[in-house]
Amino acid sequence: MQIFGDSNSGNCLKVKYTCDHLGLPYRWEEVDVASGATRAPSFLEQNPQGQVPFVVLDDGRPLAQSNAIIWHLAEQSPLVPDDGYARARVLELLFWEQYSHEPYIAVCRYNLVYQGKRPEDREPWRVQRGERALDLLDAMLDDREWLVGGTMTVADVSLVAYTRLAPEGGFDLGSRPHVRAWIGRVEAALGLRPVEARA
Ligand SMILES: N[C@@H](CCC(=O)N[C@@H](CS)C(=O)NCC(=O)O)C(=O)O
Repeated sequence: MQIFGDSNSGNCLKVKYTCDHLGLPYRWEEVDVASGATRAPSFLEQNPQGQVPFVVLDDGRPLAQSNAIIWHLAEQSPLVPDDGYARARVLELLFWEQYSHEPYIAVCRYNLVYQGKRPEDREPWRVQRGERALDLLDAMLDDREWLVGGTMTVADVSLVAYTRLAPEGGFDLGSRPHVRAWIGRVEAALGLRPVEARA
């Protein structure tokens, strides 16, 4: 399988985390979003959506959209539950991540890290929705170790990708103890270095 991804993107890292955890072999093709590589005709020919992550499976079939990709790759593994209701709960969180979490947390991180903006220059409405998403996540995790059921699922993998990077977007996790503990659990399960410990 080929994974087209930008190593700085949480959406792309979700796919890497899933493959590494499940021991799925892949070739990582670095696509530098900042340099406009997703707009290159050769890339658009493969993925008209013009975004990463994007994968080409071993049999040549393409697949885009991070959460669709990790769902497909993790089917038949413990990362995707068997029970119908539990599967729907995981999907609920994957949709929530893309509509109510990532657009706020990831974009604020982009503003600070890649556009060099100051925290006070972030869009207030976006910051407010990001804060709300983190509060909601903290409440979801106050009596449980994993988001759905008793083990890690792709909902945890998907949501941890940008949540662990939220401080880079100017969000404080200090007041969200359940989120912090959960990040530690998911990082340990995925074999990731704690984000605070990175150089
Ligand atoms: N909903 C998409 C979002 C993907 C996305 O926003 N990718 C960004 C990098 S994080 C990208 O490729 N941006 C380039 C562009 O839109 O031109 C997913 O979950 O895969």
